[in-house]
Amino acid sequence: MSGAPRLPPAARSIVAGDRRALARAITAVENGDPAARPVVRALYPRTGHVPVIGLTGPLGVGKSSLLSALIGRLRAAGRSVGAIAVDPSSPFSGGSVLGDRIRLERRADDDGVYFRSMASRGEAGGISAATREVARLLEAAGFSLIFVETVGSGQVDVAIREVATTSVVVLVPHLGDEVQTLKAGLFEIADVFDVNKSDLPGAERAARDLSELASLGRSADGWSPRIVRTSTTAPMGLDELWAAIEAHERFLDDSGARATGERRRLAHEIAERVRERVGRDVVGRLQRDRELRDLLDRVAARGIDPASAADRLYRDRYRAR
Ligand SMILES: Nc1nc2c(ncn2[C@@H]2O[C@H](COP(=O)(O)OP(=O)(O)OP(=O)(O)O)[C@@H](O)[C@H]2O)c(=O)[nH]1
Ligand SMILES: [Mg+2]
Repeated sequence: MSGAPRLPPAARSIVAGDRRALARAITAVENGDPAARPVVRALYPRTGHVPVIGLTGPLGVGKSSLLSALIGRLRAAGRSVGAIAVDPSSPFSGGSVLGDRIRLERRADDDGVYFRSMASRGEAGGISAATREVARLLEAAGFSLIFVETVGSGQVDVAIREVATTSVVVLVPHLGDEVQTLKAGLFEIADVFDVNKSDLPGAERAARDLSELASLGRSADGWSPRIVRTSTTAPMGLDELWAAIEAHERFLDDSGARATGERRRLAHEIAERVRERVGRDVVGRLQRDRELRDLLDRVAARGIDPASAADRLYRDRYRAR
């Protein structure tokens, strides 16, 4: 017997490089299937060591094209890469485009790239927890680096910080007003800004504007966001983009921010799971539980507002018992 605890067969297959076992486990995680639990649990101690690079940004800015270009380079350098596209469910999203591109570009026998798209299930808000579990499965399967592409709108945008060790926010020249409205959120999450499509006019200006905004921005952890310009069509700037990502990963190690960030993400992940369960529980109880049905009746009759009802319910049912 070795010192390591025995793995369930499915987990052993994943570690041994069985791609079908990996795909099955990912599907189970994505569907919230309890069958995934023992596998994920058994593999967890082996994970947490590889960079998870998030790419987020508005629709169509070139996130998938960038990923594809970066993956090509990393493969050439011998790195094995897993990639997850989140929220490809929208017909306008390029999640499937990324898959197609990678499939097109990889050699048929290349086991060093694995692409998976994940639908973000509307109900859950559990997307970052599920994405993290999928990233762990990829890590356990031996991938040395993981990319996550999310379409940057609202929630998904911010969630990338709860998933990635380095977050790249991709923009394009002439976002103008859009940047103004996006910027509050984006500056909190970006470790690297990339002005892609820099073959188009206005890129220099956009990068300068971003530098100005970034200089006012976050540095709680001592990192100032890097700003790079790329074009996947020219192509240009891809080495600089990768260098900026690597610089941030090095910073995480040198400053100790990696451990702090991981604790923050884990806390978020646990909270997300608790929130999901409590949320389901509350909805159930509001229909089943006599006392809570009465409370809901009073809210419906405008006798008490929803926020006050929530306060009361939380105080009575969930606070330190
Ligand atoms: N001019 C120019 N076009 C680009 C560049 N990079 C990507 N594109 C084009 O922009 C379009 C969108 O590219 P994608 O890579 O699918 O963008 P995306 O951000 O992944 O899109 P979504 O996932 O749908 O949000 C495609 O038509 C690309 O060919 C670039 O550097 N310059
Ligand atoms: Mg895309």
